[in-house]
Amino acid sequence: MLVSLVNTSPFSDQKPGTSGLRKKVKIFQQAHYLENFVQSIFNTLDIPKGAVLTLGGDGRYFNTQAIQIIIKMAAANGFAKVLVGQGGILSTPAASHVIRKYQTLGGVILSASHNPGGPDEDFGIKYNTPNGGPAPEKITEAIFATSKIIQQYKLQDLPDIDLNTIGLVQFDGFAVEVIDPVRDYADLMESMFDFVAIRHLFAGGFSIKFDGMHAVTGPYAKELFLNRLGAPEHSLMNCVVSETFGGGHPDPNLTYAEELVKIVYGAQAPDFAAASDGDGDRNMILGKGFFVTPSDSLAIIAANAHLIPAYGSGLSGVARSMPTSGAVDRVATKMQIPCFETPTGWKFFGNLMDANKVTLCGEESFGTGSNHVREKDGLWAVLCWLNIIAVKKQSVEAIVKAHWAEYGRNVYSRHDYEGIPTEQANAVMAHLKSQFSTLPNQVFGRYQVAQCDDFSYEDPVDGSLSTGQGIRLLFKCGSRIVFRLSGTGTEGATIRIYLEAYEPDTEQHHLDAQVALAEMIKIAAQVSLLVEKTGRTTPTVIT
Ligand code: G16
Repeated sequence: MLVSLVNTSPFSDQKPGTSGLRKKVKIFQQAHYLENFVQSIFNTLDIPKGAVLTLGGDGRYFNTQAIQIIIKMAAANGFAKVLVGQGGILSTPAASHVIRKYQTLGGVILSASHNPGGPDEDFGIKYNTPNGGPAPEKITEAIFATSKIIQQYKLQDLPDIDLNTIGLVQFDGFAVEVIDPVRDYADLMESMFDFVAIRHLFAGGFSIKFDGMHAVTGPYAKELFLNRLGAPEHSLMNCVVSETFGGGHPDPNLTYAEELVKIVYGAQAPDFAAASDGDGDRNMILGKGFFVTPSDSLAIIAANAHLIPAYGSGLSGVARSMPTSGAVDRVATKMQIPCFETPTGWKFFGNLMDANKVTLCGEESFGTGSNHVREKDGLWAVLCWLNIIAVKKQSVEAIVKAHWAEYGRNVYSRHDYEGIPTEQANAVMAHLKSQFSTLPNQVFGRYQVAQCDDFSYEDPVDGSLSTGQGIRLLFKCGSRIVFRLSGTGTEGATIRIYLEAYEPDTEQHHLDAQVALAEMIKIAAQVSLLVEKTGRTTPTVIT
């Protein structure tokens, strides 16, 4: 079959961010844009004879068109086979599992995660390595460098594949297998959790509400919660995949999962509620009128992991991203296991998991996961909670409050300022950096600054160094404020301010985080001059 070499010119803006390349759909639709980036990925790989590629996405607008192009390019670049999810669907954790289970030469995942979808919204693409995890920086840097010089790409003359029919389509020296996107993943979950205990929990009338946010987890949630665990159908909402995510913003937080949050704080509140994002790797956990911060969720899963069959023999260690609260550190100390602090981005956990240094890891950005795959995993986190509740027979709120009583509470909140003009956002960060030497020892009310710096990380496995990972204002009492620019936005810049204060006194644990952190919020404004430099007086999202 004919392999065309299409001559083109390089694109200089194809720098992968925290989680791959994310741009507006219209940018990806420009002539040769998608092809340039995919060819840059393939050019950085050594593709041996017989190599298989995993391919799938979160079902957003442009997903299937991109898949048809990538299949033709994979054929022309020497792959023997592509495994693609039916309908072009694979959640990010399910793709990671497929890569690992079938030992493919990594995978291409099409998603802009929690960003909205549609003709005027976002699209994204990333390459995951054969361990199932996001490509580390040295690979994304090599892809970026290639994308700036590439002159041509290869495309094989093949017909479009019927992505809706499961089965093998064979060509001369190349094949495409359309696979059930759900089955392997659901089997993995069933092998890890106590499904009998969770089934009993549901049969006893324990009610749940899972919000798929019109995104990729819908079919996975149906199989797990309805078919395998026997929950009633009304336990699911927004579980039909839509190209535009129903016009919503599939980001499971208190702002964007507003419909679910209303239910949870209303008269008909279920015992447990959860939501997942566009590509199924993020999660939000809620109880009756109660929100669990992702940082607390990680700590509580770690403290109770022994109740889950997959972790019955203990944890080798835990890890969290730098801006995530230190709640899990306290659990690790008590369990006498190592706790690693990494930069933001799931890719930093991969090395630690491959070297068996950590079993569980998580981030404040609604990501929690373990070494069962190499991505964060929304439904896995939901199953962790259900398994823990099924054994402990306590409400979500009771479990969280008992945890705080035992370990103290790391009161935590994140304030996001979205869509800020890039120069203004850079000015805020520059102003903060200019105070690295003057802030230490300054006193703000009851808080005295101990240290102010830009976080850097040396990977304990391969020694690689990552710098400029977020500005930390560390106080002598252990409280912290962190300032970071988001690496996943597609419009202007997003400044994230992470606030954390440790509260050992149980009498204070009932306080709303915004109230408990009021003084820290003022200090953040004072040292950053955010209002003065951006004109913004309130955050876009508070979690
Ligand atoms: C991605 C990464 C996460 C990271 C998040 C940070 O999440 O996979 O590991 O925590 O970005 O986002 P930001 O840079 O905007 O703070 P996702 O779910 O978008 O793939």
